[in-house]
Amino acid sequence: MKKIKCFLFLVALSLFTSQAFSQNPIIRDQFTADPSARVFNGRVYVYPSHDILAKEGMGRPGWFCMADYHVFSSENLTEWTDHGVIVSQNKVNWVDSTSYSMWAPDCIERNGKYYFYFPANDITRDFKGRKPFSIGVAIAEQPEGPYIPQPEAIEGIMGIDPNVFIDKDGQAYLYYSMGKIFVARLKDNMLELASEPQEVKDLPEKGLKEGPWLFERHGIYYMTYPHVENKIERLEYGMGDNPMGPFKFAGVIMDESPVNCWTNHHSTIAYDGQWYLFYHQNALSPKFDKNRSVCIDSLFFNEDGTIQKVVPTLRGVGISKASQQIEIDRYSALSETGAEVAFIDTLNTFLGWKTILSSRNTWVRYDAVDFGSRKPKTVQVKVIAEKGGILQIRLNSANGPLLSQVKVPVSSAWNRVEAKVKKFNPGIHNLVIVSSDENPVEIDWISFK
Ligand code: FUB
Repeated sequence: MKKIKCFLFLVALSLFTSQAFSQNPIIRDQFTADPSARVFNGRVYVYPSHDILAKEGMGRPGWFCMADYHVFSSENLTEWTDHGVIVSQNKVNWVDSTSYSMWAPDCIERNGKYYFYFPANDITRDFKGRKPFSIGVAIAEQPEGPYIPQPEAIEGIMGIDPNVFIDKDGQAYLYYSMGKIFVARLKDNMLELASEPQEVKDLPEKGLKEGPWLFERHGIYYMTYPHVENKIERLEYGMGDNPMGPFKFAGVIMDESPVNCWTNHHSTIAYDGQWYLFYHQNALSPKFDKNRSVCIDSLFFNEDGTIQKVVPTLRGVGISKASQQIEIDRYSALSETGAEVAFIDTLNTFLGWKTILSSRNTWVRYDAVDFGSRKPKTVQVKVIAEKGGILQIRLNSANGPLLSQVKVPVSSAWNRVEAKVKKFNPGIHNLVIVSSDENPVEIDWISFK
C-alpha cells in the first residue's frame, strides 16, 4: 500500500511539475512570453504569458492566443520547474472564457501574500460594443499558488500589461498600458486604486509604448518599456526620482529583434549580486511571432546609473554542470566558417537544435561549464555522422587542453557515443568541441559521467 501511495504521489508530482531546459530560450516544451520575474524567498519565479497556437474557434486567427498562466521557478537560473497552471480563462468570473486574451501578467508579494495581476477581456464591461481589457487580481499564500481570482476586475482601469511596484515607504503603484503608459497608486489592500490613473510623463511622444516595468536602484527609479520607435518594439528606459515620474528618456536597453519578433516584453531582477534582464523572442517559432519564448541575459549598469545595452545571446546565464546534457547549440561562439546551428526537426521545434560541424577544424564553444572536483570517467555525445567523424573535446579554445577524442561511427541515425576522459581540470571552464575530420558531424548534446 505504501509503495502504491508513493508511486501515485510521484505520478501526480510529475503531472504538475516538470524540469524545463536551461539556456535561451529557458523554457522549451511550450511557448512563453512577457516574463515578469521576481525573487521570492531566495528563489527566482517567472510569471509569463502562455502563447498557444490558435486553432479554429480559439480567439482571433493569426493573433495572440492565451488561455491560462503557468509559473516557473529556479534557484540557479538554469534548471526551471514548471508549477503548472495557476489561473485560466474559464475559472475567472469576469473573464470572457472564449477570448484567449490572458496577456502579460505580474506578481508581487505583500505581507506574506502573493498578488497576481493579469489582463483579459471583461464580459462585465462594454467599450464601443467590445469587451475591453480589464486587469484582475488573484491571491495566493505561496508564490506558486494555488491562486484564488477576485470575482471582479480592478475598478477604474481599462488596459493591459499590469506591473506593480512597492516603494520603500510601503506605497504600492500600478502601472499599465493602453498605447501609452499609465500609473495609479494602489490602496494597501492591493485590490483598489487609491488615485486616478495618470499618463506617465516625459516618455517619447510617438509610437506605441506598452509593457511597463518599474524598478528602483540606488535611489533612481527606472521606467523601462517596449516602444515602437521604428517598425517593431525595442526596450527603452527613462530615469526619475519618483515612482509617479516624470522619467527622463535615458536610452535603449535592447535593440529590435534580429529575427523580427514584433513584440518584446521584459522584466529585471537583482539575484545573488547580479542584475538580469528577462525578455522574449520567437526562437521556437521563427515563422509566427505570436508564439514566443522567454530568454535571460545579464544586465549591467554604468557608474552614473545608466544601463548598458543588452545583446541577446543563446548561451544565456548560469553555470552548466558537466554532468548535465549540455545543449552546445546554445553556444557562446562558433568558428567563423563551417559551423552552424539548425532545428533537429523543423516540424517539431520543441525537439530543439543541433550543431553541425561540417569540416576539419570547425568548432563550437560553450562557456561556463562546472567540472566539479572529481575527474569524470567518460564523455558521452549524442551525434549523427553519415560518413563518420572524429571530435576533439577541449577546454577554453580550439587549441586548448584536450580532454578526450571521440570517434563517431558511420550512421544516419542519432547515436550516443562514449569515450574515455584523459585529462581533467577541476572547476569552471569553457568547453570546445572541434571536428578533426573532413566529414560533417551533427551534435545534439554532450555530457560527462
Ligand atoms: O502578449 C500579448 C501582448 O504582446 C503583451 O501584453 C504585450 O506587452 C506584447 O508583448
